[in-house]
Amino acid sequence: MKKTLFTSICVWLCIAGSSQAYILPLPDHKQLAWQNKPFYLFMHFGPNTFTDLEWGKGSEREEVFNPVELDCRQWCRIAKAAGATGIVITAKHHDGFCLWPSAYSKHTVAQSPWKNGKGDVLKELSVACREYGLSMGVYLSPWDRNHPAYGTPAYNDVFINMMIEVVRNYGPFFEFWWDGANGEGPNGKKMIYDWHGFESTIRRIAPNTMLFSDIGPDMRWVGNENGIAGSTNWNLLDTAGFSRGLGAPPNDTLNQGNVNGKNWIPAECDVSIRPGWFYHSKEDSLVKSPEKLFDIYLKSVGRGANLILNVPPDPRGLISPYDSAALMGFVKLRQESFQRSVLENKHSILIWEGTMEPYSPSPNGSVFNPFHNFKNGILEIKFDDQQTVNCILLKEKIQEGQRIKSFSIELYDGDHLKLRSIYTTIGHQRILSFPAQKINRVQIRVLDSKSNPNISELDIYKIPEELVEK
Ligand code: FUL
Repeated sequence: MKKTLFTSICVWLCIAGSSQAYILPLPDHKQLAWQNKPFYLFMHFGPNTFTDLEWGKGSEREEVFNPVELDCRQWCRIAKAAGATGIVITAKHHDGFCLWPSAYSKHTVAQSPWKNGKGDVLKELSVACREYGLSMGVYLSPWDRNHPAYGTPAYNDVFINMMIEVVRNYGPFFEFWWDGANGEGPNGKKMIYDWHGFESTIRRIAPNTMLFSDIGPDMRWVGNENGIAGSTNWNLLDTAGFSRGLGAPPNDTLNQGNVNGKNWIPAECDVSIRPGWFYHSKEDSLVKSPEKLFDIYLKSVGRGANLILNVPPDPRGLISPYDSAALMGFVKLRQESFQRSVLENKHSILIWEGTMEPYSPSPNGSVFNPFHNFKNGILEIKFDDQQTVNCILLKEKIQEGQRIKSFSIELYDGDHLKLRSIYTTIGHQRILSFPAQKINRVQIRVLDSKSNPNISELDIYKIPEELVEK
C-alpha cells in the first residue's frame, strides 16, 4: 500500500511569486515523522484485565495480576501484520499498578505472582518491539488511585521519577500519553499536578518523544473516544487560557482544531476495537468488524489525523483470536482498496489547466506548482477511457504550513457533470469516498486557501463499494 502511494503521482510544489513560503505555525521534525506514520496500536493491560473492571479502584491485590502465557512477540507479530507502526501500552492506568518493577511504588509486577515477581512487561515489550521494527510508547496515568503520596506535592516527584525510570530503562519512546482523568486518590484527596515539571522533565530526557495530552504540547485529543476526527480538521490549536483535563477547550474545538490556531498540535484519534478499553470476555462477540475499522480509518487517517487503535490483551497475556481476526480483515480491506491507483493506468492523461504547465513526472524531483493561480487553481485529470472511481486521496505539503480552507471535486463523463462535492481541509491527507461514478475527467479546484495551495500528492481509487464512507 505504501509503495503505491509513493509510485503514484507525486507533485512537489514550489512557492511561486508573491506567495508565502511558510504559513505559520509549522510542525517540528518529530511531529512530521509522527504524522507520516498515522496508524498504531494501543494496549490497555493491567489488573483490570483480571478483575473485569474499566477503572480499577487501586485497592486490588497484586495477586490478581498473573498473565501466565504473556507473549509480547505475539502482540508485535499481530501489530506488524496489521500494518501498525507501533504499540503504546498502559504502563500505569488509574489504579496505579505498574507493569514494570518501579522503585517508586509497592503496587507493581514485582509484588505479583507473575514469574514469581521477576516479570517486567515493559522490558518484554521493548525487546519484542525492537525485534519487529515497531516503535514503542507508554501511557502513564497521572491519576493514581493507589499511591499513598497521591494528593500531596510529594506525588509530583513520584510521577517524575517514574517517567525518568521508564524512559531510561525502556525508551526511546515515540509517544508518551498523559491521560486527562483526574479523580481523587486513596486518601480522598485531589491532586494539583506539576505539569510544568512533568513537561520539562520529558523534554530534557526524551526530546524526540511526542507528548500527548488533551491540549498537547505535541498532539491533541480528538474530543471523542470513537476514533473520529472532524471533517474539517486543522492541525492548529489555541491553548492560551486552557489547561489539561477539565480545563481543555470544548470537544468540538479539539475535534476540528482552530483555523488560525497559534500552535501546531495535530489530532490523535483513540478508539477501542471493543466497547471497553480493557479486555472483557463478555465483549468477545462485540469486537468491531473489519468494515467498521475501515470506516474509522477513513474518518481518522482519512481526515488528516493519527489513529491509535486499542487492542487489549486478554488474561492469558495474549491478543484474543477475535481481535486478531478483525485486525487481519482490516488490513486486507486497506490493501484491496489502496493497492492500485487508477492513475497508474498507463492510458491515463494528466493535464493541468489554465496557466498551469502540462504534468510531466520529473525524474530529478524538481518542483513546480500546478496551483499557480491560487484560489483559481484547477487540476484536471483526463482519461483516454472511461474509469470507474469512488475514492480520491489528496495530501498537503504540511511542512510548509496547512493552507487549504476549501476545495471542490468535480467528476465528468465528457461534458456531463456526474458529481460535484465541496470539502474543507486536507492537511496531512484527505481520503474522500463517494458512490462509484463512470467518468473520464476529474477536476480538483481550490476555492479558498491561506496562500498558494500546496497539494503534494494525489491518488484516485476504486475501493469496494460497500466501504464508501456513510
Ligand atoms: C480515558 C481513561 O479514563 C480510560 O480508561 C482510557 O484509558 C482512555 C484511553 O482514556 O481518559
